Amino acid sequence: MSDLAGLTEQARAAIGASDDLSSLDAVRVHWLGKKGVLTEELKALGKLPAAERPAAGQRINEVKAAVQAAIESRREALESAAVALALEAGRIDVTLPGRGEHRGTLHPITLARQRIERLFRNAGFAVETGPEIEDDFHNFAALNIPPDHPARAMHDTFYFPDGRVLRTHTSPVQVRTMLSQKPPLALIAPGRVYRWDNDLTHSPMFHQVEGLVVGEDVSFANMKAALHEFMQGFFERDLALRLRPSYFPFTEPSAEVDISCVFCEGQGCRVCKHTGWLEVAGCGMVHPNVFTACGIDAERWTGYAFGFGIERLAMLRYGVNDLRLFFDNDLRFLRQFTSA
Ligand code: 2U9
Repeated sequence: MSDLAGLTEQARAAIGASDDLSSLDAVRVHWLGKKGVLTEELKALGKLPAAERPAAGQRINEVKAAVQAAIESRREALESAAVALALEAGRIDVTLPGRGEHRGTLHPITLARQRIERLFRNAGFAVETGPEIEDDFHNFAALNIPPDHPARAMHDTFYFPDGRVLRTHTSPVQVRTMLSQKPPLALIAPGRVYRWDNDLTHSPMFHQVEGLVVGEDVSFANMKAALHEFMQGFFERDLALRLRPSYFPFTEPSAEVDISCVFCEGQGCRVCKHTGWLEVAGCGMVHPNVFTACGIDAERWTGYAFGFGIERLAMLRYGVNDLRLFFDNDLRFLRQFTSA
């Protein structure tokens, strides 16, 4: 029989020298495997005299158990060292500043719309919205635009096969509000509108804000004052405002709204084409036919309405000289807008 104490020492030395799990496994196979050193010792028991076998067998098994335990504890040590190493390698300093942290900004049209909504809310107007796909009644008929009316061609409408339309203005929102609420009313309707139009100053989709005020003594003068207040608030300066006669099917009388040029203060420049004035909106007194179509007594109630394009107002306030910049989504342009 071999020197078991010596073998134990050799096994312990080999286990201690294993510095990873695969070399440790090789050591295990060498000592405890099917043809391992200690397995062979057990096989050799038969060659001993019968009287010595039990004691020798017990001794070998003790050594086997000790080697097994040493391997197990070495395995645990190597495994936890590997985990500690992985943890150290993957360590994250949560106090470091983030990389590539880009704060987005709201689109300039959104900023302008929010600014417009705030000014009107402060003046007591509600903000109403409605569907962008409309039927003929809400987009045209109720607004005193019958089927053969030339204003339908003027609006360059996008039609669906079933006769519905992409709304050409936000006016259907006011129609819906009058049908569902009782006067007095004061509201604005901001939103997307669509017209078959695409050139330097027109986009097939743009944003409008329309307003409607209905009451028992609402006057043309009230309308002019409200628009003047709004324009001064929007541009944050004293401005002159004038009305020029115009025509819309849904208002009578109707007017175009001009403000004194915000670039030259009325002196005359390229932007105002040397007139000193900028056309910024349309307006008028609600046509009695519109009240009637919307279930409101046109003998008792009067009202004014107005409409303007958000893109146009945003271009003037922010000094943007090309409408298309709003739709190109060039971040070099969009990032410049951090507040309204
Ligand atoms: C109802 C009754 C009346 C809305 C109005 C205008 C005048 C107007 C244009 C300005 C430039 C639209 O963006 S634009 O192309 N709008 O001139 N809009 S009065 O009148 C209404 C609306 C709804 C029930």
